[in-house]
Amino acid sequence: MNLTRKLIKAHLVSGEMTPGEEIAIRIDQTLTQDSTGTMAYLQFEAIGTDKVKTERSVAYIDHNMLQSGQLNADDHAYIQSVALSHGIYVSKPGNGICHQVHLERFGRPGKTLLGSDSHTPTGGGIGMLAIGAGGLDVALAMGGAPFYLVMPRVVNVELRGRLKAGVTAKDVILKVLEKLTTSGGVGKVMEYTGDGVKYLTVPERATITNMGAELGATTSVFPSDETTKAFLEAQGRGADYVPLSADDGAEYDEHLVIDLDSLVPLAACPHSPGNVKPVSELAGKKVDQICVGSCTNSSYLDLMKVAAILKGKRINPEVSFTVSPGSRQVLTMLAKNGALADILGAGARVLECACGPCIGNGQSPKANAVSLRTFNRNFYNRSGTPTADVYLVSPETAAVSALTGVITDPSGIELPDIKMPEKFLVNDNLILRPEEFKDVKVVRGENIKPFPKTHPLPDSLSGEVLIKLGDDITTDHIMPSGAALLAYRSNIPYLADYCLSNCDKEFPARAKAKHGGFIVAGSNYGQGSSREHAALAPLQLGVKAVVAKSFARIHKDNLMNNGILPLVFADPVDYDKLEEGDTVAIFDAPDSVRCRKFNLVVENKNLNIPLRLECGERQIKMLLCGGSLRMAAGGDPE
Ligand code: MIC
Ligand code: SF4
Repeated sequence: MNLTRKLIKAHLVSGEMTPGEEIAIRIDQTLTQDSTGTMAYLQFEAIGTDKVKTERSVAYIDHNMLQSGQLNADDHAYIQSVALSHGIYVSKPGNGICHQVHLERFGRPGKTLLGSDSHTPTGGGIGMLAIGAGGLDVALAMGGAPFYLVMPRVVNVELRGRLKAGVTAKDVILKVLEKLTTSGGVGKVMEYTGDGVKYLTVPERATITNMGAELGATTSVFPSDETTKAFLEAQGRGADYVPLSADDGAEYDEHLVIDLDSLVPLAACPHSPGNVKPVSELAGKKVDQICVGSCTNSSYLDLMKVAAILKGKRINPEVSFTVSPGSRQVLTMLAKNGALADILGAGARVLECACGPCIGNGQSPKANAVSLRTFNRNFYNRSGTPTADVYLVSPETAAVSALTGVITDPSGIELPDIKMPEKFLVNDNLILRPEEFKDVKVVRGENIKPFPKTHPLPDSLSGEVLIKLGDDITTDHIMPSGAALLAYRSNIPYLADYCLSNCDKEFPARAKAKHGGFIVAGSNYGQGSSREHAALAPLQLGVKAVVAKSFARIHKDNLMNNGILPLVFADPVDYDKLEEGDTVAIFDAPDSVRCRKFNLVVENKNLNIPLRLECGERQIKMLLCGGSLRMAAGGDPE
């Protein structure tokens, strides 16, 4: 058996482990972060569970850090109080990015982790089955419910050989993205094996599993081995180690070989993590901004390499260079060993240990800028500057380019031998343990508005095609983030006014004027984030169904959880027949849901378009009763 199937089998609650079938698994740990957390905890409160039912649940505050006005601080206070009063640990602002801190302090090989953030698979770097989901699914898991998912196909990604100098874990995952594209992982788990695994440290493995999210994969996983053991021991958590790997001769559904020795430094070009080119082809392009950080590349090891490259040198005066350490542990260790002084000495701007520029929360580059980032996403306008070109690269490429001021290939670079520490500096005083807090009163700021209500599915749905979109529409298109909007993550009516504004500024007003309607899209609709807001904002605007060529996993679940139908064209060529402004209707909607087949009547064109609903029996019930919360509350499916 392969490792993925072993992990699933050990947690299986219901269903057959046949790829494509719906299964349910027990969840051992959950994580939330603040930008999806407020909604998740409102939903958790609505479920009415007194104390969390998982082995460990942690609420991180790492995304909405800018306290410009009271809104974010109010949300932080809500999250802290609601978490502590329900037996959930809190990682306070300043402690670091959820995925980095979870790996350091809480993750355990062999356990399942469900997180309200799409990069939760970072935990696969230590052999966890770690999956990103919408806040509602995480809320339900905190209440003890299993997590439902489609049994994935398992891809064996065999790593052969060893990386050359200047080539990194980031280049490994960029290579996988180049081969498979941003939808190539949908319905799959990427399981890494091969002789190359032993040369990769835990942070390197975590870079790879983290960015597996960009493949659309359910998750990615590495074995838990001596390297994992040494990492956990260095974190003072040796007792959490268990060895885990695939059996010899294990079977897989697919096989991909990556020759580490033949890899070269790579970059993802604007505006997709799948638009990969060798750095050598981009070399010489003038750079305006470079940002090191994010949950992909902000570990101790990453920043030590950056410090070694910058030591004693001057960052090109034309470049704005920022560093956001992944955690306070990382920052403290760099401060103690002098590497921070090397980074500062070269002219870097050191930001707080948080997501920061990765979610467009500050450091938007100037107009038409070229920005090199060690992050995982370069979706259109995610940086907050629509005209900027963002390239995703490794910390090594970022640091050498910072010195030259142009994109520079770090191949062959000689670095001092930077070892994983034998002991990490452990200081958990920004982690609040619920047992230490009695009688906590939940503080609800004025910005927290109720989430939109869903209703049982009506007999028929009708309205206009409100917008027609192309392929690969990201959640950053559907529900933009950034400093200006993040503070409103608990205020859906406010956010709804920006829904799809990255595609068409008039969309929210049009949707309101028409009292809702339909969205038509191409393939891979909703790739990217787990933000439920990308379903809740359309719900608020009265969107009844999204008709697309295909969907990304988490977003599709979010739509169904909130009672919006995600329908696919039975024949993708029918996409061409629909236009904005068409008047469409679905009659016998409940029966159509039950048989998963729909007829979209295009009234103004006298056309019928066959559509399909790809989902399991449980989701059928959920859609009939109007979403996941209504079903959890015992809503009558009929
Ligand atoms: C992201 O990287 O897009 C985010 C911001 O972390 C999101 C969560 C969110 O939108 O709050 C994610 O990855 O799920
Ligand atoms: Fe934060 Fe960026 Fe990671 Fe999302 S991808 S969790 S915004 S650092």
